[in-house]
Amino acid sequence: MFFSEKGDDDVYKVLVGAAVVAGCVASGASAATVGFENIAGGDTVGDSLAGQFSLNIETFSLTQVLVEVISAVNTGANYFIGGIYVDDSADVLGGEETSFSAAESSPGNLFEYDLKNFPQGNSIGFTETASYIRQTGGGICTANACGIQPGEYAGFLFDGSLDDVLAALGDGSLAFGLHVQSIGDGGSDSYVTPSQVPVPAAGVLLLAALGAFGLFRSRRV
Ligand SMILES: [Ca+2]
Repeated sequence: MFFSEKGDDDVYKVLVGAAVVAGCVASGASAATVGFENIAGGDTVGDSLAGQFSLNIETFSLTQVLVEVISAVNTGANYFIGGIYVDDSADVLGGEETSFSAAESSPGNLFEYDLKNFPQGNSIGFTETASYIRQTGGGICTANACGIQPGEYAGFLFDGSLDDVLAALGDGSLAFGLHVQSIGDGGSDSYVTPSQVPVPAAGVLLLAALGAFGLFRSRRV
């Protein structure tokens, strides 16, 4: 048996696992996480919070991509994401006006399409093509609770593909912005996805996995 010796099985499983993961990335049935960064030259009250926010982007169906806006757990903090802004200059997203999905969001979060100016957006040349504003009622939440509190997320289903979305984020022709309110003593601040998002190349991962496997095999000879 090729992998009969004790210990070899574990190594083999790890390598096969890596290859399977890489294969999923290559087929498009995967997900990516994108962080946010501070916008210089404006509000500074929330600069240290930039690392709390992220997007999880994944294939939802053959025609839809799910973008989850996530606020990491931060015990005792009262801030909330009240506005989510999109600059889709690449036009890789469709169905923006109906993309908020309560089913793909933390219970009680409620956003509505409403095209507004992104606070601090002017300083980075942000062109709003869609935006979503926290609502103040609707029978499922009240006031600030309708926004995304720490430990919560909100999901948006766009027409489009994961590959196109990641490519556009990668070259800066697609960007997301967040406006966070109630920071500390009622302050607010804005964040944006990096202008150049490093997207892991599926082919590189696959080659790395296969390369590791080949290395292992060569040592067995
Ligand atoms: Ca700031």
